[in-house]
Amino acid sequence: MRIEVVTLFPQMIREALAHGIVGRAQKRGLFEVGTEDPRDHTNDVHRTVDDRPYGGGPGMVMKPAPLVAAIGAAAARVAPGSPRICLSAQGEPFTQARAQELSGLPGLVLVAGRYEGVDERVIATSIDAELSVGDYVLSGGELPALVVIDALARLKEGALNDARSSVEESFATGLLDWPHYTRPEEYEGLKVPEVLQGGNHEHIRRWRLKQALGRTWLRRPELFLSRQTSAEETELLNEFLQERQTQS
Ligand code: 9D3
Repeated sequence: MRIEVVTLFPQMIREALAHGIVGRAQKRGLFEVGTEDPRDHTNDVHRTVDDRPYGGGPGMVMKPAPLVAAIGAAAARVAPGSPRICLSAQGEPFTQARAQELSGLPGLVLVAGRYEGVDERVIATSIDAELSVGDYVLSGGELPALVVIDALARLKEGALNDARSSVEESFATGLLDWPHYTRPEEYEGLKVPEVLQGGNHEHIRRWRLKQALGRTWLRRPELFLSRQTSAEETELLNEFLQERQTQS
């Protein structure tokens, strides 16, 4: 897979991708990331990429011509027909399901905006979809682009890496993680739960599932709307909530 990022801050993208899972996936040739700077598609001495908004108001808007030219140059380096996606606070939510879809493509162009936004005619002529990474205000699309790339890269790594992942992925999917512990057995007066120290794998499996269900119910109850709950899960969640009642 080849991803091209259109950005006024190409270094921000390249430097962040040198580390961790994404850096390794690139070294392994699982995917390549390139950048295209709209400033390299200007003709004036000041290399102007922004201008004042029609209708007035604060802030600046990204001019259409340099941005469209940069998107064209980036698109020419990926497979024909690859989607051109703009990172935008007005976009559809980026989800794990969206990450799965996109990770199967041979190419992708990500457009990161700066200033108050991009001229709407760029969206009309040169963008296939808009994605947001959450309901908070950031100062540009670069960090969201990195979020998308990270999510796709780890799916690629996982696909080749470990055979366990497919089995483990069907366990507690759509739920928050259960609590994790490592040595020492007691830390600051807090002990590792007994069940994790015994070797009963069925008891451990049920305890983890119960914790995942309970945390999800308390912290992110809306996640239960987009997921089927089995009879075992209902029983474990009821146990979790009952045990919590008798504790406090
Ligand atoms: C008039 C209000 N504007 C700023 C307070 C709107 C605004 C302009 C530009 C809000 C954010 C941005 C820059 N953000 C992004 O480019 C962005 C983003 C985000 O801010 N939150 C979540 N996902 C994304 S994806 C791109």
